[in-house]
Amino acid sequence: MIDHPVALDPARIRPDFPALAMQVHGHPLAYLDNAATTQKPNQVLEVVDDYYRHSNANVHRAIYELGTRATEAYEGARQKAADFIGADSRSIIFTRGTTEAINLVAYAWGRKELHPGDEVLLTEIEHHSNLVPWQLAVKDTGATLRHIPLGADQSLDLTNLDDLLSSRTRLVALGHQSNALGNVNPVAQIIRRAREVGALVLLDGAQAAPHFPIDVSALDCDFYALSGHKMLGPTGVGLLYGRRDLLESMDPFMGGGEMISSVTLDSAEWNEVPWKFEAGTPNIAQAIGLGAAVDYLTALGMDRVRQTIDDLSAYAAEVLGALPGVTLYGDAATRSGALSFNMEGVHPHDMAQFLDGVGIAVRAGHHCAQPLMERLGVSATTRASFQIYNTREEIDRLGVAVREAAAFMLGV
Ligand code: 7TS
Repeated sequence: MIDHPVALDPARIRPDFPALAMQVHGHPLAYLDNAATTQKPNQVLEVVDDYYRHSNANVHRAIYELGTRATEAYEGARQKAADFIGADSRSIIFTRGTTEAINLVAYAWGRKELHPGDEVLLTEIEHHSNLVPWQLAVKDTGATLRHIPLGADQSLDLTNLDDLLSSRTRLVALGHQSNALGNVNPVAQIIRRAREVGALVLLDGAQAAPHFPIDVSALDCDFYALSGHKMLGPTGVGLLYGRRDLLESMDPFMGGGEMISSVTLDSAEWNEVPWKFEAGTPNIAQAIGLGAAVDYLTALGMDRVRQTIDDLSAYAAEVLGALPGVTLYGDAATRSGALSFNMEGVHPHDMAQFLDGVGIAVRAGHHCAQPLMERLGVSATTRASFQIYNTREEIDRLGVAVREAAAFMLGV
C-alpha cells in the first residue's frame, strides 16, 4: 500500500493568516493568486515585528547586545533556509528574490565564464526573470541562447535534447516548476544529460520551493534560486544556493560594505563566501521573516504541503474543466499549484475583473512568460494558484463565478 501524506486541514491553517479574514467588495476574500505572492502567517508577521521592536541593529559589525542578537537571528535564518533545501549554510546567499539570484549568476558567473561559441540552454516556458538576464549575458559575451521547446502535450519536448546539448553548452537554466502552466519539469532527466556534456545547471525554484520538498544535493544542481514572498515569507528576500567551489571562483556581483576583507584606495580583497555576495546592509528583518516561514512550513511538513496543493489543483482542474467553453493549459500529468485557463469569448482581464467583483483574486495576463503565450497562441490567460490555506469551497466559488462571467459577458 502506498502511504500518501494526509492533506492539511484549512480550518486549522486559515486562522494563522489574518489577511484571509478580509471582505472584498462585500464578499469573503478568496485569494487565488499565490503564484504571484502568498499571504503571511502571524508566525512570520510577529517575528518581523519583534525584530524591529527588540533586536534592531545592523549585522556583522555592532559589538553590543542588539547587534549580536540581529546577527545571530540573520545567520540563524541562513541556516534554516539551508536546511530547508538540503544545503550547507555557507552556500546560501541572501538576495532580494529569485530575480536577483538569477541576475547574480548571470553577472558574476556568466560575464566571466561565457565566451563566443558557448551556449546557454533555456526553455520556451521560462519566466522573464530566467530569460532576460541570459539575453543580456549573451549580448555582452558573444555566447548564444538555445531553448527546449514546448511539446504538443504542453510538457517540455525533450526529443531533440541530444541536439540542444553539446560540449558548447555551458549552462542549462530552467524553472523547476512553471508559474504559468504549473508543470513540474523533468529536471532529474535534464540534469543527468547536462552532466554528460559538462554543463552547469541552474534551477529557478520560485514556484517549486513553496510547493514540495527540495533537496539541492539530491537534485545535483549547481545553482538554485527562490523567493521568500512566494513561500509565506516577507517580500524583499530570497536566496541563491550555489555550489561552494563555483561561488569561490566567481567574482563579486556588487561592491560595497560587508563584501570585502580589506580595502585600499585602489583595490580590495573579498570577504569569504557567501558574504562576498552580500554587499551593503542586507534585508535583515525580511531574512529573519523567511526563517520563520521556513519554520512554519517545516512544522507542517512539506510532504503534506505538496499533498494539499496537489489536491486543490486537481479539484480546480475538475471544476473548471467541466465548464463549457473553458480551455485548461499545462501538462495534466505534472501540473499543480497554478492552473491557467481561458473562457472562450471572454478576455482574461475581463474575467479577472469580474472575479474580483465577487471577492476572488486571480491573475490575468502573460504571467511574465510572453514567449510561452506566443507558443500557446494566446495573448493572455487567467490563472488561479493555490496555497495550503485555500479551500474546495473557494474553488467551487471560482467555478460558479467563471460560469456567471460567461453568462454576463456572452449572454450564454
Ligand atoms: N521565476 C518564476 C518561476 C516565477 O514564478 C517568478 C515570479 C519569478 C521567477 C520572479 O520572482 P521574484 O520574486 O524575483 O519576482 N512569478 C510571478 C508570477 O507568476 N506572478 O507574479 C510573479
